[in-house]
Amino acid sequence: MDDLIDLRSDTVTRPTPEMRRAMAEAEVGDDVLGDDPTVNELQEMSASLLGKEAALFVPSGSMGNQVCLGALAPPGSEVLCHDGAHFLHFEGGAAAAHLGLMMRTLPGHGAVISHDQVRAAVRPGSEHTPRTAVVAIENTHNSAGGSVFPLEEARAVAEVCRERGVPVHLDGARLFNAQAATGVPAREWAACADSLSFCFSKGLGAPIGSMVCSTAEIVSEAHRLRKRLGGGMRQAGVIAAAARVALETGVERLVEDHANARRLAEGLADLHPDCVDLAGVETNMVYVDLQPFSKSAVELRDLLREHGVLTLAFPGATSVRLVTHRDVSNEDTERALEVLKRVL
Ligand code: TLP
Repeated sequence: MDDLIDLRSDTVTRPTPEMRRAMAEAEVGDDVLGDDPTVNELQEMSASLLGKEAALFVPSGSMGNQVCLGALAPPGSEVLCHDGAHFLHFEGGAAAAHLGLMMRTLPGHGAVISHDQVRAAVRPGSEHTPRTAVVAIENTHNSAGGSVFPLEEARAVAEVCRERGVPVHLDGARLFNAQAATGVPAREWAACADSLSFCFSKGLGAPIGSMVCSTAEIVSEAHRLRKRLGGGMRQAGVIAAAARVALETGVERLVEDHANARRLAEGLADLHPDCVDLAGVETNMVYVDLQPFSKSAVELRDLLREHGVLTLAFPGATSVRLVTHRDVSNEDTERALEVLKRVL
């Protein structure tokens, strides 16, 4: 695998030697009983970094979203979300299957669902209708090309939600990419949300783990749900140790991934100006429209693989997503671009 350039996702990074050392040396205890010191420290560190009262370490971003939505919304209530929300499309229908929640989608504009859209959609409350129990936003937004939810609009959404008494959940799987792209500290977006989850296992480069941050009360309910979903982990300090290294060493580095994604996007735009939306490439993702090249995503994936470049392709798709990360160097980016140009 080592000479392959893997652009499938930023989840593919392997733990660094520093992470592996930290894992080997981690002090551990039984985290289900609350006594893993490495997990406890990471939770405290994360809560304080994001300006929240409490935090809970969970195995994945999907579980982070599920325990937050479940803590905020009773079964039969409704979640207002972007029509490209990750938990809507890529979490196996978990919110319906496990939590009995209804999803009501709003058409997204880039990463954004606007405060006007939210104001118009929150239900006034009647015994006939589901209760709007959560408004969910995503930053950066995966299916919107890794774009940033602008802080001013997030504040406006939060304000409408406060007025209407509806909590906000932030899927911040890649929240630190938003920080790296704008210079706005992650905690500013966190302040717009009642609950959030962020991932150590995306651009930050850890092998496993996500963090939920919120009030002590919501985190305590999330904790109960984590147990219910089977996410209670025992000597989880082994993975929390790597997550800590990721948080301490991975944030500053994200700008390099963004520069590499831009390099790919600009190179592809030279090849055909309609195949990428350059303005939409704000972080570490490039969505390439293959229609100008009359190729399907599956065809391109197979061609690229022959030249040592990996991409994800959904059957029938006419675009591919290229994702840069810690294990894609500047040289790899140049090589991937050469290959892309050749096969396209
Ligand atoms: N996204 C993965 C795939 O599931 C698509 C990826 O490769 O991008 N929120 C967002 C915004 C995400 O992009 C993801 C993962 C998750 C949540 C879920 O995280 P995990 O995979 O840890 O459950």
